[in-house]
Amino acid sequence: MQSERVDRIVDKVTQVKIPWTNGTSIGDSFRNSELTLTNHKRQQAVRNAMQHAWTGYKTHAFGKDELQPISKAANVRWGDWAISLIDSLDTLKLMEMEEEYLEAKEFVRSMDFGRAAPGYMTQVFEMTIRALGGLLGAYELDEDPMLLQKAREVADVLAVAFEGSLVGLPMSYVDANMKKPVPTTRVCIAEAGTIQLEFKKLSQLTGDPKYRKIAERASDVLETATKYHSGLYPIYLNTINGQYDHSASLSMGAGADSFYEYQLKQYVLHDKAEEKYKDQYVASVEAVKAKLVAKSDSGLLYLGQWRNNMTVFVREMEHLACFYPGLMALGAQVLDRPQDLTIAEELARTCYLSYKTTATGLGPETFSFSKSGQLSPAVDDITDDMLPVAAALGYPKIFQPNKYGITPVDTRYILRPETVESLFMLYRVTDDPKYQEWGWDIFNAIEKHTKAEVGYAAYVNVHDVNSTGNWIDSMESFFMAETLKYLYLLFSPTDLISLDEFVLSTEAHPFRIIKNNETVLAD
Ligand code: DMJ
Repeated sequence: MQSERVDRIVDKVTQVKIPWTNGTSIGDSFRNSELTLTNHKRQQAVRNAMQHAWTGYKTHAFGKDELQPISKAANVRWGDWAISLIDSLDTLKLMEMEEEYLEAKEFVRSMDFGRAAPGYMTQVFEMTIRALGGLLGAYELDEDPMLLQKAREVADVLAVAFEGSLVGLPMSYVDANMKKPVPTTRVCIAEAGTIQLEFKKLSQLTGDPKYRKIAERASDVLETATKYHSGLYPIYLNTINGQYDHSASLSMGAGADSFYEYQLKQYVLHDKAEEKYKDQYVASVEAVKAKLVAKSDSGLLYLGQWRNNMTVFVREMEHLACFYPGLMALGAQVLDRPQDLTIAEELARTCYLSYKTTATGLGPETFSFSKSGQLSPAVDDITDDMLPVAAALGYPKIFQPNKYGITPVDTRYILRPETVESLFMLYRVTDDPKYQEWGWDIFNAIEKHTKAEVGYAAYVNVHDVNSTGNWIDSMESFFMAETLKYLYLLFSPTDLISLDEFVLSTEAHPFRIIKNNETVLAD
């Protein structure tokens, strides 16, 4: 009798829903308790890493752009906009580092974005994704109107970039002190096509449509300019006539990456209301699968690039392009395209193997897929004559393919997030715990080789385990904004930044999906 009562009580208690979840009950929670415990420990290990990175920044560089972890100094290479601090705000908030968050926020309150370090030219793309995105991401979690006001100040400085072009493309730089664009004739697609999430979110939050209109105009130029290969866009455009430079490469790496990312994410941001962005994404993912995805001799899928009007295919993948499997996974889920998921999983495996097969477990900045016996660069038209030349130049062993046929070309690891970003997205989409295991491997390599006395340091040669001899005096803001955030979320319950409620910007800032599109898009 007694035990029946106890059973009934236990039964009732286990059905109680945990309030901050999407309906997880205490019972579910216990059933997953072993997994939860491991994940919780891992999540805390990542939080400790954030503590270490932030303490280094706070002690030696607070309010400056970046910590230099080896010299224990600060730099202002982004024009003295406290960029590591702003980029980290929402990571601090998510990791419940409240004291640090409030201290950082107070610093933001004192900032004047109407000025930059004298003579410094503000980079529009980077400041959009790091500064504007960082302030908006923090605002989404905190709703402090000061953050929105500051975001608007930043956007008003950056919007000047569009005054330099009659066709609606941005200049790459602005003079923040003079409020003038720096004229340039060329802009890359990532620069013109990665303001959209930030500017549209700002319009929604402020009710002022002008930011969205600027962003849409740039998107329209990118789409209507003549292209020779449907779904693939040369990386450069002319800012005077708004046309592509058709000799520029077609790639998913530097200069292109986040443009493709924002095709899909604009569609998600406005809760699937704008069909044209879906169509653009579908055309590009089909073209990427047909023209950029290649298979190495060892059977690995990778993303190469085309050069010289699509006459030379370079069998080289940039670490930057490792975000793409995650994007494909998101697209597979949002657009119900299971056919993309298999390829996304294969590409993510290649990115993971680019880490796993180095001596340190860190991933190189670029890696190629050579034919056996061939040295990098892995261009199809390389001849065997080059082999003795390369040997004579003393190419070290590291430039030879490993057993998977992966050859590191640029051996640095600069604390980039893209591979763990894809692992996070794939985990959320597939629920397959192997992505957590892979992320844990990468996190351990980061801890072992890049953790300095103060902060974390970029690394020269992923094949050399002599850590201290390989440190570069640099900790980019994206390490705290993205790499550690994605790792933390990888081990968190899936309702923390649920993908049903948020879309993550290219710098991993969480923007709430805009559900009331009718009013927002009407202006
Ligand atoms: C980040 O600043 C962004 O993810 C950007 O889109 C490209 N990559 C860097 C970090 O590697």
